[in-house]
Amino acid sequence: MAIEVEKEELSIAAAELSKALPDVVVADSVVPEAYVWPKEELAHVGHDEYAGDDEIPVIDLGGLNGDLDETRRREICDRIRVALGSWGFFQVVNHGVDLALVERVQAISKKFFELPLETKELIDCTFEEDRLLGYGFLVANKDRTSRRSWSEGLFMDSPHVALYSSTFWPEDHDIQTEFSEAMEEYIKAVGEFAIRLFRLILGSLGVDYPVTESERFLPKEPALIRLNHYPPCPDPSLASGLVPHYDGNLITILHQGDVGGLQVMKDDQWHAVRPHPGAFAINGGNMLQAISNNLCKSALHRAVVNKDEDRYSLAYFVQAPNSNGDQVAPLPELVDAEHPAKYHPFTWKEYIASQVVNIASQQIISHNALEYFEVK
Ligand SMILES: O=C(O)CCC(=O)C(=O)O
Repeated sequence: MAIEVEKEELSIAAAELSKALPDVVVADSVVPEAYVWPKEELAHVGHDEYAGDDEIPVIDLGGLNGDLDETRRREICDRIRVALGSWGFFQVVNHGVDLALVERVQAISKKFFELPLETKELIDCTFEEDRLLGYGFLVANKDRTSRRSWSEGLFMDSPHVALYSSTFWPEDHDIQTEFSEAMEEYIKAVGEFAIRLFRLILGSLGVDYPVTESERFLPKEPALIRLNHYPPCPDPSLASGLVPHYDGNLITILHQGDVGGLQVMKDDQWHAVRPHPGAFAINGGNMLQAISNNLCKSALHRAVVNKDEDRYSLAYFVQAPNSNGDQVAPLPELVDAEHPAKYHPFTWKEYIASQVVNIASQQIISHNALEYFEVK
């Protein structure tokens, strides 16, 4: 299955995806028309309307960095399997990433979003090597005049961190260093955690490769992070912080701070994800759904806004498995006569191209581009 898209078309798509949001940043008492969502598409659930008895599982990874005994490891893997199979999401605590570092990154991210809009817009969103980089935000469809997201974001990978910090603070070396060091340390620490996490996910699928084998699946290029800012909104029941979407990548590791807003679709209902101090919310993206032959679900999710508080989140995206031209396909261990492959082999480039096809055909971004590769 080949979906070919020229580089130029990708750039056009990036422009479609990347409109910055001046009205949100300066909005006062009304929600501008372009941000008002049709009632039937919004299904409003408040940012802190937690279900109590039906919430995404919180898994304690304590001991993971030390000698985790086999029984404990199995327990954790079992919980991960159930969570990814039913929710596509779980939260982790005691993950081993230094919480002081997470705080530093949250603080410097806040400083970035406080910059004037013209400064933030010095780095416009573009596609570089199949990745979206820069300042802007996702829109729900090609028609940018409606259904905008009530938020702003900065997409970055490690090779761009220093360039971005010197562009945003050209005169101030201290803050440049503060930004670059915090981001680089965060990308490294969360990247190391991602390897441990991915081995647990493979273990949860009953595929226990040796370390080097399992690392073979992880992308060779740097991970992508996105800093998100959701300003308070005069009427959260009319607007959407981040449009409902599926993540295309392998795994996302999200820190949502202490203000709730992340919501996950399960059984046709939106469920608010309760912030836990220091926790990461983990979700499997479309690539994980494909290599797990649908044992892990890639769930539709969104962010909602609130009336009173700014909300900041940090999303770390482990990109595609073997995405350097190699093919993505259900793991051979998970395919047999009773469980035939649910996807044709495809490349990350083809997947990105299928997303562009979605956008070009005016499909809202919440359409799942993985469908193009299903075995019918
Ligand atoms: O801010 C959040 O809670 C959600 C962020 C998210 O889904 C994303 O960045 O893809």
